[in-house]
Amino acid sequence: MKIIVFGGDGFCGWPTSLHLSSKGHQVLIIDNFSRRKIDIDLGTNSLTPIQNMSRRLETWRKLTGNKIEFENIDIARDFDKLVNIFLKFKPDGVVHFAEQRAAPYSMKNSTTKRYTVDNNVNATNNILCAIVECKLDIHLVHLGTMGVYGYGWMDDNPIPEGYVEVTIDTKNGKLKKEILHPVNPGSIYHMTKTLDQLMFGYYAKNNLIRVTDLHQGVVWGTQTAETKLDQNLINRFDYDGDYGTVLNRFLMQVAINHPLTIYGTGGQTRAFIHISDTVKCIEIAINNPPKKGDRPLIFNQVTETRRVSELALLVSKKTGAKIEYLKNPRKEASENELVVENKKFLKLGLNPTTLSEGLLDEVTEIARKYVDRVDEKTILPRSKW
Ligand code: NAD
Ligand code: USQ
Repeated sequence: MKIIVFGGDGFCGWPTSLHLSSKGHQVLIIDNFSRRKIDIDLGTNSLTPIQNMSRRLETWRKLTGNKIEFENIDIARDFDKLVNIFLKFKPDGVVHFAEQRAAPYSMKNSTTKRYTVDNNVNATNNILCAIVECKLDIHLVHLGTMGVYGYGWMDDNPIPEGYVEVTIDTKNGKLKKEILHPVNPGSIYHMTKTLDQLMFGYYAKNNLIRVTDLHQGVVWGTQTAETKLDQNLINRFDYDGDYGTVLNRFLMQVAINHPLTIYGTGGQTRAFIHISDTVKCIEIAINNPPKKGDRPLIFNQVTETRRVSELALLVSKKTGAKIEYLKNPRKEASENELVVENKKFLKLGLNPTTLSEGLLDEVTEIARKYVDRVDEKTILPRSKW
């Protein structure tokens, strides 16, 4: 298939592009390097030394003979260029990772709030609108988030995959309907993902666009089978207080003898997935599109749920790391249960990679290898809401 990966320079997009290319798909990456620019603004950097796009692609071509194309376009602004690329490349599918994805960054100040909304909402709308404009039957696979649901609201009932059945009392008796699961975003970033969902519903209904929305949990790990092949293919590893996600931060903290930073009580339960499963899920989603005219197909892209304190204990028991409880910089429930349904991916063949000592070792080894690149000033949370 011909596939465009929007945001293909990022943490999930780069290994996905390599994975799809390794499976014989013709891949075109589109990215505007905004993420690399934000690192410069924040005075931080990927823990791993990621190479520039030319070197990445040249290394992949030399290793595998596969050519991945690249275009530097801001998809939130350059609508005409986007349409022209669709008309020229004629993709069968597009994978949309190209959004500002850090909740803390989105909550820093009104500039970052507005940037996150402008960028994410326009990027999604432009892709949908360009699909309509070019009159091609392109399947859109989008990376959404578990945070659209708000991490559980029905005790230990599993969060379903996108839609809930409701019964409404009407004057003619009870009416049963399936509706989009109610949204409950905890940050401006998460809010943009709830707006994305509305746009998907609209374009699927009015323009018969085929959309798959993947509600992904927190991604951990760094390398995949393909990024391990050469040092020049190494994936991004964010560790700073804005972009670093919890488990990878803990593993980096082990490497530099920093106490593990639990925010609040650590009673927050979140869903997790390893990066090597992310790339497999995308492949499965591409191979199993909804039909034209279907409502958006929603998968919960998670393999397990864990409490933050449980993760810290696991890492501490294994490594002897100390734990530090910080005042929670975020407005979020101090404790929650979270049970998530993920039957759809399992049924389609996903064999989950769950947290294991071996995998933790692998990430800690990467963190140890690049320990000199850590800037300790960026570790503590700098965004509070
Ligand atoms: P990332 O920031 O590493 O990658 C996003 C990429 O998109 C970057 O390379 C950035 O330069 C590019 N981009 C952003 N706006 C763009 C624009 N307007 N035009 C062109 N390129 C643009 O993020 P990631 O961790 O790879 O996440 C990818 C997607 O997956 C995001 O949409 C995120 O919401 C979702 N997601 C990520 C996680 C996670 O834990 N990392 C979990 C759930 C969902
Ligand atoms: N946390 C700590 N200590 C830390 C960092 C985080 O206790 O050092 C806590 C946070 O308070 C939060 C939880 O860990 O309760 C998860 O935080 P996170 O930064 O790992 O993840 P989050 O902000 O939820 O965002 C990440 C990605 C985002 C994606 C989301 C999936 O950055 O793109 O959408 O995970 S989910 O959380 O399932 O909505």
